[in-house]
Amino acid sequence: MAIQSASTLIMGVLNVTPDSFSDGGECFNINDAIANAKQMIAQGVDIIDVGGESTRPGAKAVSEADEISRVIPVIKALADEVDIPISIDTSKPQVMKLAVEAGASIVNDVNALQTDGAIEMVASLQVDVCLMHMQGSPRTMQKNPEYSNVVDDIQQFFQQRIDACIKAGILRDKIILDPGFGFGKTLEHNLEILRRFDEFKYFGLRLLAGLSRKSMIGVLLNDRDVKGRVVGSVTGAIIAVQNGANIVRVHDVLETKDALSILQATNGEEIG
Ligand code: 9MG
Repeated sequence: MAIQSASTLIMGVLNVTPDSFSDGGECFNINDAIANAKQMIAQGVDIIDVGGESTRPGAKAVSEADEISRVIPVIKALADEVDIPISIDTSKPQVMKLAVEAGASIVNDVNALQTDGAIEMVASLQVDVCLMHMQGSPRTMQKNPEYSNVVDDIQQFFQQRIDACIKAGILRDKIILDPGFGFGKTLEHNLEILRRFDEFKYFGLRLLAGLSRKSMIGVLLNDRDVKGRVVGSVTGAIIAVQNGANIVRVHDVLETKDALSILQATNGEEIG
């Protein structure tokens, strides 16, 4: 099912990993994952993002076979039971293929289709794709991130990846861009990206922002633990929306939806 909306969309995080940074273990059981997804739907989520490999800083890589065994049964069950778009959070071409066959209609790739075979795979699947910027890899990315100008450098990266996608046969309007908060960025980089988020509108493509429960929120709140980052995360999402984000990737759907409703009413928009 394709994404259909002019208003801001909420993408809810459904991690099926034993070690995800903010909900580790809670959703590893398939029944729990489905129940969690249904709860998000009741709270107003627009897209469910299913991931089987943690991308938190320092996370270990997961084999293709393990990732497939985690996410595919969940996507199949979800596609049978729910009526909203499902996105697959992966960088592996074979996982993308099986996930789309199982019912996913969006690929969310933190590696922006740079894995061998990924760009050709998405071109053949003809689904929406989120290209996220990351400096380094999840294992090393927070060691010493450096940019000459963080927003300009990410813009250049987006231009290169958009060109590569179009050359491979991916339609321009299938592409979603995401500057990748926390992926190889210091707190100052993250804040500059948030402040200047509207500059990514230059490409005329949909923009996604994911700040939910990330360490930048914890640091700004005097090293608050993950469970105490809800208000900070919602505030970050709202600032991103005000600065041009079309999709926000969140853990706390109800709270984000409430805040968005107030923002939309204030702006005279129809509440989504
Ligand atoms: C998988 N994942 C974790 N954080 C993310 C973010 O900020 N954006 C996107 N697109 N995916 C993310």
